[in-house]
Amino acid sequence: MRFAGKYWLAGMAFWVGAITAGAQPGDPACTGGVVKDDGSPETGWGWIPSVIEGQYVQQFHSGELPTRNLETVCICWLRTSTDWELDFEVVFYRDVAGEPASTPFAAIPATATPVGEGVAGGRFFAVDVSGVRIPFGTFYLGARWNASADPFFFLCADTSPATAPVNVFYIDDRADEWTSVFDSADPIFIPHRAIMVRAVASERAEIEIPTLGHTGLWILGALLGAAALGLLAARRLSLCCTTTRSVSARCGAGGLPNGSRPRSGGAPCPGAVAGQPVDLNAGSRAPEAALPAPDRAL
Ligand SMILES: [Ca+2]
Repeated sequence: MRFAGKYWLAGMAFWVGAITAGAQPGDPACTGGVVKDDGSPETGWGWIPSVIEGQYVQQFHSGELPTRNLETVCICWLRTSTDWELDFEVVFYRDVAGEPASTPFAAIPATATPVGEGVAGGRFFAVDVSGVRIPFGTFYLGARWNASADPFFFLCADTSPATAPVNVFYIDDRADEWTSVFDSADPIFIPHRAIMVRAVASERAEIEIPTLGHTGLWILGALLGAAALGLLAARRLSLCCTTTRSVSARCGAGGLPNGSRPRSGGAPCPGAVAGQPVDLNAGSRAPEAALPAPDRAL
């Protein structure tokens, strides 16, 4: 079914390309960031109206951006329909073996309106994507939209020979894998250079918070567990050794809780007798002298 989309795309691309070219970027927010196009579309890539989820994504690299915290993505749209409002999503994919992953790591819904008609009407729309943090290395950024709900919208494409070629992948809901425009047999992609998608990242320096990783977390957990057990044992021993009545029933020989075994070499609590109250001062305090008999003198 992908062939149907591509053949239709070829026809539309030719027709759209016949319209006067030369649209300007338009939105001042889209003049910075990572720019891979020359700012003027010569055609546009779209999908047949039966496609529910069509996507085009362009290759980027984290090293092209000042930080990994994105702020804005700009996407240029044009149309050949009477409807000028397009609902779409800005999508971000990690790289897996040289191509986009199967699912995006971020998808930001947006609406472009009013989308201009024909190539001359192509203009950028800025989308706030603050909060999206890109991975290190190669990643992919582009758009997906429902061509059955919003037909005859096109993502602006730059085919100017002076533009350095950038890898772009496409897929629709009936395909099970991405296709690179460089590997595509479709002749419409022969003049391809770039799709008009730009990324702007925060200029503020990042503060990297070190993490322990799985091994570090395991070691930390084991140490915390051992420390907790040690504190619990010390508290039990302390209760037995400092209470003379209320806790005495829980204390056994050696001042340890009943049912527990004293550790090897451990000294019992002073004065501890199995099943009997424990007096911390026993043994260190002289026995009290017998009280004198009450004075019975009248
Ligand atoms: Ca161009």
